[in-house]
Amino acid sequence: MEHHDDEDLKPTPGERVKQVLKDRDVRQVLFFFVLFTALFSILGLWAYPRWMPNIMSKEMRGDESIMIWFTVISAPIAGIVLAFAMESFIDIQKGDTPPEDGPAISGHTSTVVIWTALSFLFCTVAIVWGMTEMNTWSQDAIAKESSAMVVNVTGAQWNWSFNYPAQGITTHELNLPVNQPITFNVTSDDVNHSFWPVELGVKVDANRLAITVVHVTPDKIGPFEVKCAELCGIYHAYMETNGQVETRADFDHWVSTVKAQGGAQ
Ligand SMILES: [Cu+2]
Repeated sequence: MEHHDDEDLKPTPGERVKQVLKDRDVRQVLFFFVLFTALFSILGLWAYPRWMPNIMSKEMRGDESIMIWFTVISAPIAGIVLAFAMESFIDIQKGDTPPEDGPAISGHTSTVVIWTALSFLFCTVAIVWGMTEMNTWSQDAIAKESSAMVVNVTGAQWNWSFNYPAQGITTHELNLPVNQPITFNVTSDDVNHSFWPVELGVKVDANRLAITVVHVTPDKIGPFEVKCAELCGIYHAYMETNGQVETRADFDHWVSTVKAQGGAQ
């Protein structure tokens, strides 16, 4: 009687886990959790790098790694939500009625602590990552400011125009020399637009009576797309033009061609 009081008869945590795992529903939820977590991780790590547009700047490389790692970090969260959804769906198909609600756990200290700590961790990772990235970009822009080439970008319903003050030309196509730091001064003639040279990995609002500035250094030769990323009227979807990153010699040649065609200011 002295040796076997109630304390001794309580199941150990290991035994309780085994007991819970005997439940078929629990095992199915776990299976779907692992499955969906793996699928979303594969989506981030394997599929994104293949589906993403061409990477033509350090900024675009940064965008890509943020998308990949945020997908991987959120994969277990999507995994658990979808696992319960899938399990409920299967049970409903089988005609099961839901079990009785378990006891409320609003006052369960360890659950509250784990939940708060995990949320804190996720938010901290996102904030620190974002701040570090933003800080790196501005430091980079300051360092390159004196050597940057200026392009004044104007959005209007429904086209883009690019003014190169040093070259004295204004065009509707955006050619840029490779490895040349660029400063875009962006504005609009009418409604709000958003300047988005996709493969360069930057995007900034184009607002009337205001100039927004964005910096980028294209580091790969090739064509890229320029789009408007702000719904700006009936032809918004067609507000796009061609961009080209090219060697300095090709760029100089392009500038003289534009001048010869009367594209000069
Ligand atoms: Cu627009």
